[in-house]
Amino acid sequence: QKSEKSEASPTSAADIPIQHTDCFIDGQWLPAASGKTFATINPATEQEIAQVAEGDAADIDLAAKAARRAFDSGDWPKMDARDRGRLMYQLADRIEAEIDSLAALETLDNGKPIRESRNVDVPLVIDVLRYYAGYADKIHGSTIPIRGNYFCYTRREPVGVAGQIIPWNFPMLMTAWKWGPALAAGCTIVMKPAEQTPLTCLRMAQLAKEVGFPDGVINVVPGFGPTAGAAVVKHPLIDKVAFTGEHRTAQVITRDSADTLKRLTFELGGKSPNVVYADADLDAAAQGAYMGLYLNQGQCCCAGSRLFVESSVHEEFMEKLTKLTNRRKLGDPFADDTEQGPQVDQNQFDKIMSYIDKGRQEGAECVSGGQRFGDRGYFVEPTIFDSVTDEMAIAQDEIFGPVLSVLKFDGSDEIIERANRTFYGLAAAIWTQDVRKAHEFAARVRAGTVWVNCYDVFDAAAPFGGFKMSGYGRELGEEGLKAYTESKTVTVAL
Ligand code: TXE
Repeated sequence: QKSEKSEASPTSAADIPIQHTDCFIDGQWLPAASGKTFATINPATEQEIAQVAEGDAADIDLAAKAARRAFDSGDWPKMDARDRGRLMYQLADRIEAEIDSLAALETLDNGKPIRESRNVDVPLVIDVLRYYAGYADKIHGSTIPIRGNYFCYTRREPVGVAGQIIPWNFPMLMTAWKWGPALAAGCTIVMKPAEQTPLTCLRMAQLAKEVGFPDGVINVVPGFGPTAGAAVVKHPLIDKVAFTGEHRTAQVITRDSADTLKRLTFELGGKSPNVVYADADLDAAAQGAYMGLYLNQGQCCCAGSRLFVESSVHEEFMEKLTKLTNRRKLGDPFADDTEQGPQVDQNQFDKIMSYIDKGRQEGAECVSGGQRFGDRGYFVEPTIFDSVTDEMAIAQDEIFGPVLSVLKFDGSDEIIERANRTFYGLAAAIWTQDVRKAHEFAARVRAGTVWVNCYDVFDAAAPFGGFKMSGYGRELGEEGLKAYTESKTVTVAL
């Protein structure tokens, strides 16, 4: 029995109804063909939330056939582009109308604080869907003057059926980043959400059905990577795979997709340098370093996990940073004042704790945190390692948790080379009042996004993606849309 209040705005895990746990295929809710299910866990309590259908190759096959039919029949790609856009706006409106319950479901399944899912994640989801809805009727080729008596033009056509495999750190937002450009371009979708966090993606599929998306346009099959995920990657009826996750998984996907030569876009991990010069506004930089690492429990691909501080202000800066960090409020993610929730699962918790041990063994100095928080749920104290050097594992590997490595530097010549000393290249930031330093850094750092005197500023219109092992292709903006299109050249003899 739920109270009035809990229906309007759930305040604890117990208040949240779980409506969808099956596969969503061709507009229908279906159990996995195998009949198997798996548990999705509340990371704050370590208790099971629900059993979810464990899709595998058989379910992906059904989903791929449905998506193929919806594509080839023209139900989606040939729908008037403005009507396609309108359905996308309607989906965004429905999500906005259910913002409280979606945010609560996200917090339940992922553990992120309710104030973030309510005020950051879901609003960004709505924004991305609206941004791409507006693009649906603005996708076009060009006319090209060629030699001879010909009329030559290009058409931008949808790539076809898009396989989309997403992680658990921003379950709804990653769904929107994938659905937005695919739907606007006229692609149909087979999505495999992360096994840790399938619930909001399934709910979004139901909302899409309710606003009138034709059957087969959006299909969602929950399940595990090596079974359901690999089946998406290998399926001959799927034209493209868009993946966000670990670079090692992307390597497996590259190999598995070789036989069908799928178009691939990858958004992978990072070890992003965040550089603070002595001439920076140190309060703003401390705030940026703090937020740039601890946001989302440190589970951000672009986390500023290598913090370089110019030696002359190191002491002053560390005082500001540790003060902020030690005040951080951990606890029940449903409490309005909680700033940090649990890590997503036992695996991630174990990985982070092992890096904290490694940091100590390697001789870095733990100046904040460094322990598990509480004795229930996957909570890790916000942790700062000082006196870190470039070669240490905690300066090289993506920890994907609330663990910050602080390194000192002296002057511009060395810092750009050291910032680039990583096989990742997702993001970088610089804090300085000197425009020359800022622009030189922006030009020379090998990263897909550079923030100057800010961190984690995202916009649906601004492309995002990686250099080097952080992936290829871009999401968001016009570039994100193009990744879901093929260019066709038409030449007419006159
Ligand atoms: O990633 P995986 P995991 C990094 C981060 C984290 C580490 C491991 O460092 O600690 O990766 O996380 C699906 N074929 N990032 O294990 O395995 C899987 O089911 C097809 C950074 O969660 O890459 C899930 O849906 N799919 C990152 C998705 O891939 C497969 C976000 C991501 O899981 C598959 C997440 C396979 N063979 C983790 N194997 C970022 N860039 O933000 C797994 N999957």
